[in-house]
Amino acid sequence: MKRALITGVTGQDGSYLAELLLGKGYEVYGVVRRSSSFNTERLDTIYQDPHVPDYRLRLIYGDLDDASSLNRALRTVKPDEIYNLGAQSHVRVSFDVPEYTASTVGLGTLRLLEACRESGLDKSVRFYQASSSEMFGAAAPPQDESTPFLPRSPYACAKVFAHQLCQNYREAYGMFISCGILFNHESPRRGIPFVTRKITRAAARIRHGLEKKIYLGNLDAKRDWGFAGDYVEAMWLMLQQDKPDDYVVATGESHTVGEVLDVAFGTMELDWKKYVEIDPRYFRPTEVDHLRGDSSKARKALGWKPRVTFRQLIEMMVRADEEDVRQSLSGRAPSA
Ligand code: NDP
Ligand code: GDR
Repeated sequence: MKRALITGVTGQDGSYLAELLLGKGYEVYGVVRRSSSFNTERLDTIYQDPHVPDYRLRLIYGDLDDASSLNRALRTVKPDEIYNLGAQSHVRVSFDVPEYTASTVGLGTLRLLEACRESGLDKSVRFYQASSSEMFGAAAPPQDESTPFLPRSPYACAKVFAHQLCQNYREAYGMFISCGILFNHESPRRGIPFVTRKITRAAARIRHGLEKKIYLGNLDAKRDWGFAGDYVEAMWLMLQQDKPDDYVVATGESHTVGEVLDVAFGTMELDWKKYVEIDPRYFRPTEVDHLRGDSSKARKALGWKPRVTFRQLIEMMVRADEEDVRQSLSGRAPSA
């Protein structure tokens, strides 16, 4: 049985990836941060009681800001594959907490790579790094593996550091490290402060009378939005190849934030112009205007392609948010 360790297992991607790997028969070790509030909601559907015989989703405490916890995790788990998904992943927030973001995203990756070396796993383990299209920043679209990085936020700068560090460890120590340069991917499990989910949730809540307005920033930014469930498959495929490499993962289509509003509010039969107000607090000191990926390499080498279209994705999210509203109106707890 293969053993995988996931940092960021409680996040959007971590939960989809854990599901995928459990379905493939893996034993999955998820690194969870200690929190005073409950942070494993996205794992509810796959949570297993530690006492069941086929106990394959094991949650262990650890933190990318705590090297000793990572060393201990690797020494005890001895994974075949590591997926480094943990991050302070909000671009706007990275301007408010740049040092913390750099520590988690940048130095956290360094700590995890060093833990691989210190636990003697560097020659055997396969390592996936969650790199980001934000690294391209101001570079003109379409962006592919050869596009220069022009990062526009502390988050993006930290991701460039981590990405280049992974390339260096691959060359310097012969480690199997593959970096997925993933473009934006969303789902009903997307964090509420990210723009797609903020919009789909607001559309459902306004439709059912729970809210009156939504406050947003730049409606003209363009992103290449795909479905998270499709993208975690690409992560897994990268670690099944003969050689490590870097791959762009994207749909190849871009849309504005305004188009997300069109589809989300349209699905709820509402005209978004009546409900949206612009609040400058959501503007970024430096914005990334347009990301659209060219994922030809991943499609050819991995045989990967996205299955869910932009419209299907936003409709799926708004319907899930509507279901949450219905459940909360009927007094039941909303789903993750
Ligand atoms: P989320 O924000 O949903 O999840 C982030 C995860 O990281 C959470 O599990 C969080 O734990 C964990 N985490 C935060 N800080 C630490 C820390 N110090 N130590 C350990 N874990 C920590 O992100 P996504 O699932 O959307 O993204 C996964 C990864 O992919 C991230 O690295 C992100 O930067 C990157 N990425 C995401 C893209 C996207 O569009 N979603 C695109 C490209 C890259 P907790 O629940 O306790 O907060
Ligand atoms: P992004 O995603 O910054 O691309 O990073 P986000 O959804 O936060 O923003 C996308 C675009 O929408 C504009 N925008 C707003 N954004 C937010 N969050 N809130 C608003 O109210 C709002 N109004 C307009 C933003 O300015 C931006 O242009 C995501 C994260 O998942 C990163 O971790 C990941 O690396 C990248 O995608 C690829």
